[in-house]
Amino acid sequence: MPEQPVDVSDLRTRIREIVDRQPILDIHTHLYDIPFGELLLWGIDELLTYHYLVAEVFRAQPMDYDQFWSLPRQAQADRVWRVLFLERSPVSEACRGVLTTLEQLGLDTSSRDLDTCRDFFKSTTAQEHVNRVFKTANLHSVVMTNDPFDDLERPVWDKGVQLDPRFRAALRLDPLLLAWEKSFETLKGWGYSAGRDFDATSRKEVRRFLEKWIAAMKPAYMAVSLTPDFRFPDDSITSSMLEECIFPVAREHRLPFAMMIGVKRQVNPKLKLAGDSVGRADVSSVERICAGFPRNKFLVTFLSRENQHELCVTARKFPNLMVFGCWWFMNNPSLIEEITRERLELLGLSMIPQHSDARVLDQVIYKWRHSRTLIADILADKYEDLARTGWRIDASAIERDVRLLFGENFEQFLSWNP
Ligand code: RAT
Ligand code: ZN
Repeated sequence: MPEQPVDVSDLRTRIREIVDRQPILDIHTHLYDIPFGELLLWGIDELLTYHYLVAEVFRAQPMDYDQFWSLPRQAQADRVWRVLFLERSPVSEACRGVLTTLEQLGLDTSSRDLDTCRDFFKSTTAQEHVNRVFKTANLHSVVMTNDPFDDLERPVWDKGVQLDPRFRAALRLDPLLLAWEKSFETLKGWGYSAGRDFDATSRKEVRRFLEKWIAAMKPAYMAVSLTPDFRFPDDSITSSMLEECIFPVAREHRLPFAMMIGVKRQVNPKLKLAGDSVGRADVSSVERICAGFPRNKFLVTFLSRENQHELCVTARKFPNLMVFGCWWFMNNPSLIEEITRERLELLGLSMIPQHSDARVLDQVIYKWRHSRTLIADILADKYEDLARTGWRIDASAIERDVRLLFGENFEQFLSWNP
């Protein structure tokens, strides 16, 4: 019997159900598997001291930066709660996110009582909580951000950690690519023959370093974040390292290279992690990279709203370019709405609409709750437009499309051999 098309009056509800039922593969987070110990952040005090909220608390009620940082974590969280949740309404996306998370975890937000929340988190183990959060957010798996230059993280890899299959690695290369003047010394300390001038020996050694970490981490992809003034090609070490080390090794292993472009690091260092900003970047550099390295695969996201349209058009020209996520300052309902529509209209389903960038485990709950709702409603508009032409919309077709957006596009891109 042929499948009955979904009734148009029922379409929106059905799409919401299908989107909610789909387990998600979250392609960029800052979460860690349990063996990484204290690197895995979770719980109410971590939620409240997320750097997105730290920036907001200093605006709402300025105080001496050093004084804030010298407070114990719980006192910082108390201040954020008082200033941003009790003394004004928590309408920002980052504030609302805390409340969505608590509500989805079954806590009563109307009591406004932090201590009850703290008791809830104290009464559970990290492992129980990982399971609970994956279930509540309906997550299939998350990709971590793994930096071999991180002194807390490296020893865990060196011991030969066995990962929970729900946590996958991504080899993050910011220190290597962006601060060679420091990182060559570190490489030397680890037994590599690296020199400041990045000569042929250094290039060979960087390739050897990459091979070592690909073998150790088995990453889904390699990645870097780049400033608005990133240009390719130019006469920088970054440019030659990309061309002579990263791209050849990535091609050899069929690994995508992720470029997250447009972050201005530390415009206000006193805010620490919250002190980074945004700038409009150069999409034509991505165009030259995709054209110049057609056998490489690139996952790309931009931080500035102004770059989003050009990125979509560039992706239309290059199948080796996969657009992903609404990154950081883009991850707000009004912008997700705009960018997701733009992408669907220009690229159809051949993109990855979202990632969470969660730094605290619990955040995947709100980031995906908010994004699922927005994406489902945008899809409903698109299917309604199709239905108006007489096109039949089957539930199985919607399910297939949603699977592409929330995981299969990524998996297929990983296994593709251009
Ligand atoms: O979104 C964030 O939390 C930022 O601080 C960064 O981590 C950014 O996403 C990055 O990966 O560099
Ligand atoms: Zn990130």
